[in-house]
Amino acid sequence: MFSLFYGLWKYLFTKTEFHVLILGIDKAGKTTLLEKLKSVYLNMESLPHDRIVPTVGLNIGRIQVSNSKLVFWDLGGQPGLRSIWEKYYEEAHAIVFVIDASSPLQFEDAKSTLEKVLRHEDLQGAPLLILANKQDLSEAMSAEELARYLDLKKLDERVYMFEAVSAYDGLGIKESVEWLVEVMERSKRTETLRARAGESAGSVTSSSSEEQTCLRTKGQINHDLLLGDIIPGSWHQPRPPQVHAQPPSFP
Ligand SMILES: Nc1nc2c(ncn2[C@@H]2O[C@H](COP(=O)(O)OP(=O)(O)OP(=O)(O)O)[C@@H](O)[C@H]2O)c(=O)[nH]1
Ligand SMILES: [Mg+2]
Repeated sequence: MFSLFYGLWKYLFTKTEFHVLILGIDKAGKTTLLEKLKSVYLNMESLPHDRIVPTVGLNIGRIQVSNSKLVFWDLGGQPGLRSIWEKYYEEAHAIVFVIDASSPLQFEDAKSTLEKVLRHEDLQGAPLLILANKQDLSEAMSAEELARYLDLKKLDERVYMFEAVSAYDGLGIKESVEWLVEVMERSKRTETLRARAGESAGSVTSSSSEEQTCLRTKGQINHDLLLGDIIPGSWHQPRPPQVHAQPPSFP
């Protein structure tokens, strides 16, 4: 009986925390996007664009959407920094891959980088949101054109979506987050990560989820070295739940 009530209590009062990796090659607009997410969901002023510098470590942003907490990990995309990404794969519930849609010369690099990310076994089954960023620029390619160009038909059984966004004016940001929440809540990968977290709960003693992440990610990341630019967030009041018009199919 106790476990029944405990289960109900947990269901009603425990918020799920999802870890979302923001990846993409350098200058795609990842950190600007993170700033926009915080300004939209936390009612915070974004950093002025000219104060956002290339990321060398990791930026963290937290938002709350209905009953879910989202923790975004924004990593530097310069070629020499991309090898760090995989330290975070195991703990990620979903991937956001940002592409500068106004810069065709970078598409090949973005495509091969994305393909490499998707081949990594630690990201198996992670839902993928590909953002065609910088739509405020007239030369930006639409999400459909970008999808055709990337030709990611070989996306196996992965749940994915392309969305046209602008980290400057906020176009497509809410739709993207709503989609992410919906797919993460229902994905098998979330079940797997939950089960794993349950199993290792006894062995992890740190209190913050970032510390736990540090303890449990492969390769024992030294966060003193990586946390170059932590952007602290705070929770805001939940919004009413919103349902995506077309629920995706799940493997
Ligand atoms: N016009 C326009 N410019 C953008 C947008 N998003 C980002 N930028 C610009 O693109 C450049 C790179 O933005 P960042 O957010 O630093 O890119 P990043 O992907 O975080 O880069 P790294 O940290 O080096 O990986 C900056 O000059 C931004 O102001 C957008 O939606 N529209
Ligand atoms: Mg950055």
